[in-house]
Amino acid sequence: MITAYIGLGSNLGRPVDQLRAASIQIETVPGIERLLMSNLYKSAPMGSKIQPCYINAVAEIVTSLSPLDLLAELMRIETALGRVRSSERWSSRTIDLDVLLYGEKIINSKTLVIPHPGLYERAFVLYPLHEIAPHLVIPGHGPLSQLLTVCDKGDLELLTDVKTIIVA
Ligand code: ROI
Repeated sequence: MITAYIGLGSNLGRPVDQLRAASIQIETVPGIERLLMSNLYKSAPMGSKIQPCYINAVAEIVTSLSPLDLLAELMRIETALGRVRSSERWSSRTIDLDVLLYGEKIINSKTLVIPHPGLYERAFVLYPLHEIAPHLVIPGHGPLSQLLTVCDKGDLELLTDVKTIIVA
């Protein structure tokens, strides 16, 4: 069994509901044992100023799935929740599910790069990740707590009025 981390994001429709729905779907995948969700965070869109704000979270899972099988399951859930893939790189999305980390593994294939290439500089990933895994060491990049000290928090806002979704 491997501990892996998934990034969740949404900025279309009802983002909070979509993140909730995604966490429930992830938890019911055969081969995914346990799911721990961070709080939800709101931030301005990175990469494009004219989109709605994003809601983001990170989930810790324990899984027997291979990295590629996990990716396939996440893509299936994205489609089930109504995501339509745009050819535009920075487009809005109803739901975005990324494999951030898969144990200690470093993967650089055409279909999957782990650790996720955007992870190091994105406050909307690092802060929720730190909340649920404060002592994590990112393979190839050192302690997460160290990365946080050089990451610009920007306008990232912890949504304290939204109930934490922790599914044990
Ligand atoms: N910006 C924020 N704040 N959160 C995201 O999840 C997010 N996802 C994206 C891009 C368009 C890079 N910007 C984002 O894919």
